[in-house]
Amino acid sequence: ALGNKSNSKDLGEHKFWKTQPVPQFPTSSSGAALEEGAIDSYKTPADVKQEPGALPSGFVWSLIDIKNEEQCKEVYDLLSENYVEDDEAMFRFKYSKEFLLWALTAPGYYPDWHIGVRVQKTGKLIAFISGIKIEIRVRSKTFDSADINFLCVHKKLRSKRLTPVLIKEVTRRVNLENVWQAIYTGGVVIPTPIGTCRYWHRNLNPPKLVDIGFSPLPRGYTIARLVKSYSVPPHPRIPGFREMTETDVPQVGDLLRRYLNRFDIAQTFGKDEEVSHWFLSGQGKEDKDGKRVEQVVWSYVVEDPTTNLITDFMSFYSLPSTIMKHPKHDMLKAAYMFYYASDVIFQPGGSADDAATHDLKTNRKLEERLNALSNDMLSIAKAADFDVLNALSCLDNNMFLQEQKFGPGDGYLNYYLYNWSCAPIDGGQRTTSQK
Ligand code: NHW
Repeated sequence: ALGNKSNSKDLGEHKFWKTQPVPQFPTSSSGAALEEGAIDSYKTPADVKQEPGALPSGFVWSLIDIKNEEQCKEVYDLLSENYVEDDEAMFRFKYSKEFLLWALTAPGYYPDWHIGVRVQKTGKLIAFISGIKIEIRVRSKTFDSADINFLCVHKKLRSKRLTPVLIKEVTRRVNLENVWQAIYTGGVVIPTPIGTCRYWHRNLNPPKLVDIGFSPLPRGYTIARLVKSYSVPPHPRIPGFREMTETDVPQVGDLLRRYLNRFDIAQTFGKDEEVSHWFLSGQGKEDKDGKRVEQVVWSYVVEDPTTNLITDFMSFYSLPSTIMKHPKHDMLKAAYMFYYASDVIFQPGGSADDAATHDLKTNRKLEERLNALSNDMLSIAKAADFDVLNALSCLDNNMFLQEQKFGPGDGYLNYYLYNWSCAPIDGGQRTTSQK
């Protein structure tokens, strides 16, 4: 499974990371409660260098206009050949051009946080790093942050310390916009994760997943038996379950914000415009020439048939992987569970209940609801021909992963904050092994 299973503490020297405003490991777990907040001293954009840092000779900086089709294709090609692979080099993420456009043009994005490096002579794009601005809340503090992603250096130019140059350049451009924090994730362990999630995988196409070596054929199983055990209902079953539309945005936004408030860290999705972007703009309409655009995000709501109010919302996105060396299959159609929310937790409990009983009942209701919703999403994903639905152990996912027959993967995802010290956050990965 993608996501790099190497989750052991890397005790390398970290020549670069030890110079950065990030907590260094081992983090102090001694006594006094950690003061959460900025690590660096206070600065303003006037303190920031006006010129980009120096690249090795023969290379030049090149801002990427991701809305330009050719430039978007160049990033797409770089990532298709050089982006994240699993440890066994069987699969490599293959983000679509539509995905890149969606992920990099969210409301409030800065075009000059999309940074490329080219070979001076040929113009060939050989490295990329990007940021967008999002607002996040960490426990009780809310602030603007860069969300850094798609860091990639061409395979032929690895281990030449280009990465620190890219990171320093994106930091500079972020700081010039008066933003001083960043959030990012990675399969690698560097100083210092705030939390770690585990990847889980729900098999939707057993013959193919066994054939390509993504899943084993469990002992005592035939393919036919496996197909049966992973079959899903042909259609969603919750009354009022339907595709989300633009008119749902205010209600979904309100529901999602209230829902996410329960977690230690979350994007705030403060504006409806953001809700519309993240859950609808990738919904695969026709472009101006009538061509169908590849669908990136799939969002569904439950509209209560009696009140016409939106009670629930759930989404996933499409992120295929290249299958690197298989005679028959070259593409794994993977969907990834994205955001969701449900109002069952906000409904008043019976007046006779004490607080603990109320919490217990609420949890049980939520568990039931999330299972019904995710089961409907499995029907949608299967009907759309996805081979697998992946999910992390974050949010309330542990309430439905096992019941919906997701299996724990060998990949982990570490979460990082730049210039923000923060007590550890439980990523739900449950350190003990479980079946
Ligand atoms: S994670 C995906 C990262 N991309 C890939 O894995 C693609 C395939 N791999 C590659 O392209 C999502 C290369 O292997 C890369 C490393 C480019 C990864 N994060 O150039 P050198 C993201 O995009 C450190 C952070 O020789 P290389 C998030 C490494 O620890 N640091 O390595 C990105 C070492 O430093 P150290 C990473 O193998 C977040 C140094 O790079 C890293 O040729 C970025 C070695 O450099 C990683 N994934 O190329 C941080 N991988 O101190 C944003 C390696 O240990 C921070 N390194 O010696 C915030 C900035 C904004 C702040 C704003 C206030």
